Amino acid sequence: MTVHTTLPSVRDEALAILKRLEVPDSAFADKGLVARSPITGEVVATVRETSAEEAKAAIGRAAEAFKAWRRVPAPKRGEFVRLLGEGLRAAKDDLGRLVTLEAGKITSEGLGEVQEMIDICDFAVGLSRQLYGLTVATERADHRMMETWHPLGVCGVISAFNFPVAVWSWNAALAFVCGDPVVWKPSEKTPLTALATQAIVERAARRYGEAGLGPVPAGLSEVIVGGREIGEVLVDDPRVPVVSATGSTAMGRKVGPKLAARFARAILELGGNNAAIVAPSADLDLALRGIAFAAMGTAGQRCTTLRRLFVHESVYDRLVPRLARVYGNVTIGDPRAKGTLVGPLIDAHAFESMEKALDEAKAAGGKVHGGGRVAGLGGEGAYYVRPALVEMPGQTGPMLHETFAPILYVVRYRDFDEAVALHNAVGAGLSSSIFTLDMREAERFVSVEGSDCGIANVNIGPSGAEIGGAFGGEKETGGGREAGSDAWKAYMRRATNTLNYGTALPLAQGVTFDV
Ligand code: UN1
Repeated sequence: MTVHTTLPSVRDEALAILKRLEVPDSAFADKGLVARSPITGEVVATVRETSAEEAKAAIGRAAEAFKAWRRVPAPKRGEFVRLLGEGLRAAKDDLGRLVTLEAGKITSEGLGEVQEMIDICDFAVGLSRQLYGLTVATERADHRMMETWHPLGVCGVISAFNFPVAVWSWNAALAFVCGDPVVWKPSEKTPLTALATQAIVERAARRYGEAGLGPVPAGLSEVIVGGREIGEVLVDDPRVPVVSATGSTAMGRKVGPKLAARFARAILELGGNNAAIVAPSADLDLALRGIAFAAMGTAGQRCTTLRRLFVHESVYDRLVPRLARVYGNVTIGDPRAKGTLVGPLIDAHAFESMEKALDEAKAAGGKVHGGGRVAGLGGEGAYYVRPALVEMPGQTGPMLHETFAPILYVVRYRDFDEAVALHNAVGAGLSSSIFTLDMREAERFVSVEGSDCGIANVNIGPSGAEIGGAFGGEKETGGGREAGSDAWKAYMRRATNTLNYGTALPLAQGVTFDV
């Protein structure tokens, strides 16, 4: 089912939001980065690009800010993030709507993205009083050994279009409480939401000053706008000891070695080729809903999107035809319209990749349900597609790599071990799930011999992670972890301190050295 609606002009709405959120006019120019909306393909604004010189100056300001910010007690830094969270709460409707307008996410997902930002701010505020180090038992008398966590320095963040603001916040909220300034290079496809977020950060900084907590140093939060060249400035600058980069595995292959060459830390969150297993005992109604959201939600443009499905042969015929019907009935359309579940792809390139993958799938013997562009929606420059469900004869062809579009490949399996082996037989290792009521299978799936991913779920799909857990994956996903649990440690440096409060000088390991 598709919906055709006439809603207010995307451009007018976006410009009104940018004004309300106090994005300065100086952010725009006659020439620069053209911000388009995937809803209609229309140009919303032209954003001034940051030159390499300006990017270096921004890093310089951040490096200066570090000297002051690292000395502010962590709970006070947390107070700044608390104000940021309040600002985001107040701006939730506007910023969520702007995510919809700029990235094409449906309304509830645009709002959900801002909720994720609020949640990570709350988490970081609590964390600001919990940056704990250990006290370690020492082998020497009259000694104490402990570890101290210190701020690390400027944190670079490179984010992707599909989570244009939440991914920044997972990094930035932690970095700020950890004592690190942030220089952010948003996706060139979504500069507007980044500018709006920066305006909210600046307001929180002003409120922090007005509350008498002292100034938030200029340069604590910087945004640099542009393409790959600008990201490279961030990656190459020795004043940036940690870079968190979200995007394709191809991008990570370039960024990772550059950071390694200068011994900087990399937090890489790259591609996913996420799978789910539907076992004989699965609750099929629940599995159906979980699969539909994970595979079609966000028009298949999450790095946690479900892309491969292994269904046990005993339930295949009860599940897959139902799933094909759900695919046939899903509401595709303007993401602002009530009832829409699948909005547009981000651009023509995404559409072409989807077409190519579906051609390859057919050539590999796949039976395709759905797929193809929906005519008459959004205009020429907008790409609305029918999500595709592809029954594959085996795990071959395009199924082995990530295509950032709503394609779900389905394969039959016979035995659990075979399903797990197929599950793990791809390059990426981000997210995974199993639908089963058999506790042995569930436990084996999350055990060391089960899923090899950073996220392994039971009876929920692979997408839609909460911020409380560490987010990220293994293998070609890059190994980085962001958001909850102890991901904060990547933004700090650990010092081990041994203190001698005695008069003797016992050496470790019983070494004697008498002078
Ligand atoms: C991403 O697609 O870049 O688990 C991240 C999820 C979201 C994050 C996705 N919380 O789907």
